[in-house]
Amino acid sequence: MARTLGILKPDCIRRKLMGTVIKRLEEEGFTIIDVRFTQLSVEKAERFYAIHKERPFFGDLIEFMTSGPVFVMHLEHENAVRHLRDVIGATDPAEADPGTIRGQLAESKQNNLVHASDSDENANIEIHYFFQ
Ligand code: FUP
Repeated sequence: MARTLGILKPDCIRRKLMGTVIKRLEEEGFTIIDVRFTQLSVEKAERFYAIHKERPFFGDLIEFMTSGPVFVMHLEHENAVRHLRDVIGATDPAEADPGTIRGQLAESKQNNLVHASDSDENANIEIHYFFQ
């Protein structure tokens, strides 16, 4: 079994979609290993998204990710990284498959409800970033 990291972003909590998204993840076969409900500091969000720091949307992204609590999930499934990326869909909900979480529910490229690690290497880094 492989592991990955998922984050329900502040829009997901504000829109009361946590239950809907978690139910979908459970239906897709994910096992929840650990969770943390937390507020990201600007510093923690900037380190998490450091790869994007030169991008024009970085400031807005950090403001958004620190605008309210997030729900961080350590998840397990066969091919967990690939499976979670497939279930959440493309970054931009307009481009996401309509059957995916973002395709069904997300509002915009920024307010796209869920983060998912994009490689096994990053999953490992991100899991250790939030869980001991
Ligand atoms: P993803 O892996 O699908 O979450 O997407 P990226 O790693 O490319 O981007 C990380 C986050 O930056 C996205 F979830 C939302 C934000 N973003 C924007 O706000 N605008 C963009 O044009 C691209 C990404």
